[in-house]
Amino acid sequence: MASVFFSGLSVNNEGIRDYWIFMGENIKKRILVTGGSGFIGTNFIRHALTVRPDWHIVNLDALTYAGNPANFDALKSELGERLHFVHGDIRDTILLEQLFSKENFEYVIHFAAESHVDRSILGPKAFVDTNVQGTFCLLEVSLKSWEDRGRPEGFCFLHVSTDEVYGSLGPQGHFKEETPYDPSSPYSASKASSDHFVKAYFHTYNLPTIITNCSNNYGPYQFPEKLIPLMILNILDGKPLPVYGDGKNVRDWLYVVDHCEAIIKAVEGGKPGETYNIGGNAERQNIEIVNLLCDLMDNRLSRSGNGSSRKLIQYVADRPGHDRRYAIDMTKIKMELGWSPKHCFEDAFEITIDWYLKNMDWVKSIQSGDYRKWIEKNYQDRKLGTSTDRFVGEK
Ligand code: NAD
Ligand code: TDX
Repeated sequence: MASVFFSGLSVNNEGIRDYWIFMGENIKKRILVTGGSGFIGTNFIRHALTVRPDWHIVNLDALTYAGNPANFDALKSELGERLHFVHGDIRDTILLEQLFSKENFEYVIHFAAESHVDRSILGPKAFVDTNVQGTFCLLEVSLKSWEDRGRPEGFCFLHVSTDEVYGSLGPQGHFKEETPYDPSSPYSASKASSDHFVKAYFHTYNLPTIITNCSNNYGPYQFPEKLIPLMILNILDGKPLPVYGDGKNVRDWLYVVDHCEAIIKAVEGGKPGETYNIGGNAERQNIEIVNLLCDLMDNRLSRSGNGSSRKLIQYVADRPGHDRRYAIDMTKIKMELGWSPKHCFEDAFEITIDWYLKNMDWVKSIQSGDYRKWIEKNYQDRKLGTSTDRFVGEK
């Protein structure tokens, strides 16, 4: 007869939902994903539960403006017991301790963060709170749980970080894992700080950690404050397309599903204490991205000539401290873990556009009053070059 067991936890603190876990014998690995209701976390959970039928995931997410629990609504009946949502903050150590003691997680995959550079310029405190303090709390509780369990082999704390910690490149060169840290924005400074804490917990306490530093992701479920979804939706609405500075800043675009596969490779096969850089092999200037979006959208919307979307492009005041170029050397992850991106940029870019056009209900559900306020705050004064005024009333 199939062995079945239950584990239950009822957390009644304000804002934290009760939940109950039922697990069958086919579930072998218990994984804590933080920030699983955001862009990459959503894609990761959907992908991982498809390719790893023995994974059971607890998604801990505070549901900030960037988190959307409805991302899993359509999968609820299909996933059943394999995905559980906990509404909570990574800084809530009591909640973390309760979760760890009930679940004995084998992997912690840490996505939760404040992730938008422009927001970090206008309100940096939240970035220190979540990215630095939050990562610290998660490390502390992970370490305690790992030690209490007798330091089991196979445990891994995977910290999802960014290529922005390395700073800005000139026209040549690529970021390697050994490239010295040189963050420019409050966002990248907070991610760099969290990376250092993760490294320190490996070196000082031997906690098995892995850091992945990836380039700009694109794909479904990205919050439309970031370049690609923002531009798609502005083109659709015939609104101006704000290109910062001269539009020649370069990013290396990584399709989110390729990133998710790299994370699975790293958590399952990576060496504790190591860092792996993850890139998309698709360096493009911002203006190239915007022009391509205009052309592909024009095909879909039957726009041409004077009505072409390129006419919506407006060069606006630059982002302060704007890094010029990012590019990833991904030799290490390719050679050691056998990963390289499977999707070609042109195909994945079109898949992405079509996803937004087919999921307008999702788009509308997140274009709330707060979203409109953000757009106003970030863009209203850009032409006058005063967009660095900080949020009034920031804590
Ligand atoms: P996102 O902003 O879309 O999602 C972040 C998620 O974290 C949201 O669901 C939010 O509710 C949650 N969250 C925020 N603060 C929290 C807290 N205190 N406690 C619990 N949950 C909290 O971010 P994303 O684009 O999905 O990025 C995920 C991770 O990947 C981040 O760590 C980011 O730094 C990193 N990263 C992103 C990119 C990219 O291109 N998007 C590139 C490199 C690295
Ligand atoms: O309106 C815009 N106009 C514009 O020209 C916006 C929103 C952006 N840009 C430029 C700035 C960047 O050079 O486009 C480029 C991409 O901008 P974002 O989408 O804001 O991404 P970026 O700042 O590069 O950071 C992203 O990749 C690295 C993620 O937001 C980070 O979380 C990740 O670490």
